[in-house]
This record gives sequence, structure tokens and C-alpha cells, in this order.
Amino acid sequence: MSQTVLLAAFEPFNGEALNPSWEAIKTLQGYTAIPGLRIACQPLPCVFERALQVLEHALAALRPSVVIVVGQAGGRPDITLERVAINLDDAPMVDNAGQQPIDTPVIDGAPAAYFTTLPVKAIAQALHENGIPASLSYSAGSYVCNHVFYGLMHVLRHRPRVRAGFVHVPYTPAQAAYYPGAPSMATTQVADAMVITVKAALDDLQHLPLPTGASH
Ligand code: PCA
Repeated sequence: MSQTVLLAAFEPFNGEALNPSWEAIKTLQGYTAIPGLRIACQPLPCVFERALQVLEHALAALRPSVVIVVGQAGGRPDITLERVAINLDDAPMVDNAGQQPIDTPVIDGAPAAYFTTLPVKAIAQALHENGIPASLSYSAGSYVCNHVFYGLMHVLRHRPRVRAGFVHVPYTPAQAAYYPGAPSMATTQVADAMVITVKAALDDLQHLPLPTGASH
């Protein structure tokens, strides 16, 4: 039986010409190299409520068994697999609709946080085995990415068999050229990383008990 993986990624924001997440994900549209698997790619606006609405619409239309949202984390040197989504919007800058929520919940009355349901340790291990730098992250921030990550995990809270989570990716080399010393990753490598992430998510449904947590 064929299954669907939904990969969603963001449009540019904060004056950037591109977003490395969508640059990589759009290359995977129509990817057929994994038998029995359809990859659907969805662009998301960098707008608080609207991004979540677009994602929820795609979830209802596609009924995916795995959902991975991808966003830019400029300044991070590697692929970061987000572990925790928090119920907080605290925007350091306006979104693409000019909104800047400060200290408000993503969803009123909902839990403080949700954990990813992706096997992030197995994914990090698979990325390392393929020579791609990756690590776990314990904060997706408090801007649009965390908002969408939290909203996704809230929508799926009663559907534990749908595995879902969030991956942040570094600047492209072209973006990093504007920020002396900033780390970057080529779009082809980010796309490879996402294919490996999808395969690992499908292969290994358990969180491996690897001692790769953080002390600070
Ligand atoms: N990164 C931002 C929002 C969109 C994106 O790609 C973030 O980390 O919140």
C-alpha cells in the first residue's frame, strides 16, 4: 500500500531573497525513488495563522503518514532536528503580513509543550552515517516556525500514528555570503538530508536510547 509523506517548507522572510528550506524541498516534488512512497511538497507563507491554515489544509487533503516541516535557522551550522514545540508566540520581528505577536499562546488553554513524534535520534544517526552534520535541538524558537510546529503537534495530538516534527536548516552559501563567518549548507545536501530523514522516519519508529542529549 502506498503512503504519503508531506514535506512543508517556508517562503523567504525578513528581507531574504530565498528560504533554504523551500529551495531544498521544492527539488523533491515528484520524488519516486522510495517504492510505495509519495512525497508531497507544500510551500508555507511566513505568516503566523495563515501558515498553520495552509498546513492543516494539506494534512486534510493528503492524509500523510509522516509530516515534516522545514524552516531556515540562519546561523546554525547543521541540520537541527527539533524535539520540543512550545505554546508561545514571541516574535523578534514582524512576519510577512506585518504581525508581531508578543507573549501570546499559540493555542489558548492548550498544553505548554509537545514533543516531536519523529525518531530524531535515529534520524541524526542516519544523517551522520551519510556524512551530513546534524544535531538535536531543544528549541525551535518562538517565531513562525515554532508556531507551526506547535500547531501541527496539537492538530495531531490524538493521531499518534502520524509521525510529525520540525527540521531547521542553515543558510544557503549564497545567503551566508552576506553574513561574514556565517555557516551554510548547499541546497543539494539539505535535499539529501531530507530524503535520509524521511527514510529513517519510516524505518525506525522508536526513539533510540542514544546518549545524545544536551547539558546546556
Ligand atoms: N524560519 C523562521 C520562520 C520561517 C523560517 O523558515 C523560524 O525559524 O521561525
